Amino acid sequence: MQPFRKRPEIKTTKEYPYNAETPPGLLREHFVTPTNAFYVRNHGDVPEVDPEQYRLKISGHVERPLSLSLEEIQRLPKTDLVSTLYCAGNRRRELMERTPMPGKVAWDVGAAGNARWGGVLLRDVLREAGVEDAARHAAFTGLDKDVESETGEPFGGSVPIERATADGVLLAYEMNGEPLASEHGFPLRVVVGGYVGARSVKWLSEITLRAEPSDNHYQAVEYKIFPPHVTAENADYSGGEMLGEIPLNCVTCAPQNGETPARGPVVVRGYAVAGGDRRVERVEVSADRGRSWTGASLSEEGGPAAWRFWEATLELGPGPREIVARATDSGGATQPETIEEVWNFQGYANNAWHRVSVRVG
Ligand SMILES: Nc1nc2c(c(=O)[nH]1)N[C@H]1C(S)=C(S)[C@@H](COP(=O)(O)O)O[C@H]1N2
Ligand SMILES: [Mo]
Repeated sequence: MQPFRKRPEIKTTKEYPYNAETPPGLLREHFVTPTNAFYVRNHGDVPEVDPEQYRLKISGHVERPLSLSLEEIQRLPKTDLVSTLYCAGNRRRELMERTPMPGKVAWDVGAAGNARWGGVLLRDVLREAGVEDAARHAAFTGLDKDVESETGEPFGGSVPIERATADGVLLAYEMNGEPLASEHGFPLRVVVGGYVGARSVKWLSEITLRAEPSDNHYQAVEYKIFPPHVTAENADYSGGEMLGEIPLNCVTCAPQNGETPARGPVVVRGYAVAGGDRRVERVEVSADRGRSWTGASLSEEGGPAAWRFWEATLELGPGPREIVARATDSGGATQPETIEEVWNFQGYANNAWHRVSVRVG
């Protein structure tokens, strides 16, 4: 039995707090991921929120602190936007196969999804409050109590004010045409396109405009990148780099590891995501470990912060074969080749070339 209204195929990656991911085949079936197939990343219990009692507080470096009811928020102009949520821990499993990471969720490639969000531009709400010059970061706080780190704090994080006031950053009350499901943040969440999922805070209770980034555990300690030589034992958590923009990434969803496609033309399919305001410009696949590459065809752009689906055909002879995929973004950046280059002890932002091993019959 799945908690919430998830399909039976959705894979539970952690029983408590409930976390689950979409299997690759199902993920690649729908450009807009159905809600009942969408991954869930929770750090605590899903709070039950009474929409009548609900208030969003806006404080810090604002001219007029606000406390808004759901109704007041829903009276503002509505925007609909297709945008991808991408967990910074997606593809951690490949890193864990190299070195175990006790206690970490072993995400395969399905901690990502693309939804149609309905809500108000964060910028419109911030304008009502009046953004002061001293405001450099917008910090978001949720209503859930974190159980993973044992700080007992609510989950939170921040983005720079430039991103908070950019196009396509929503306070969403709808997902795929329906009120947000409880596990996805009912009644209101942030959706920050182009940024790692952790900044899209669910069950949003407060926005604080600050001179500095949020000091929440999930901004100041977790969701930070350390260089490869740093370990859990010697880490100085005042260092490290806070995760922000999604790392450019490209994943093969079909065929999957261990499959046995017939020799001849093999159709390879997947998704690719880019960070910030950049777009996925190109996807290439290789069957000879990157000596030669075949260009993939890309889906239409579904929105400025939506993933792109891709498809390519490779001519494969019999025997064990490795399919490698990589993307290039509109800034001309591409992905690192090896796991070693991206290694970090907390297992974030793995965007090494994605590899799938098959045996061609
Ligand atoms: N309040 C709150 N917001 C949260 C989280 C959380 O645990 N609590 N998890 C974050 C992380 S790490 C991700 S990847 C996304 C996942 O969103 P989803 O569960 O709707 O797929 O929500 C983010 N927002
Ligand atoms: Mo995440």
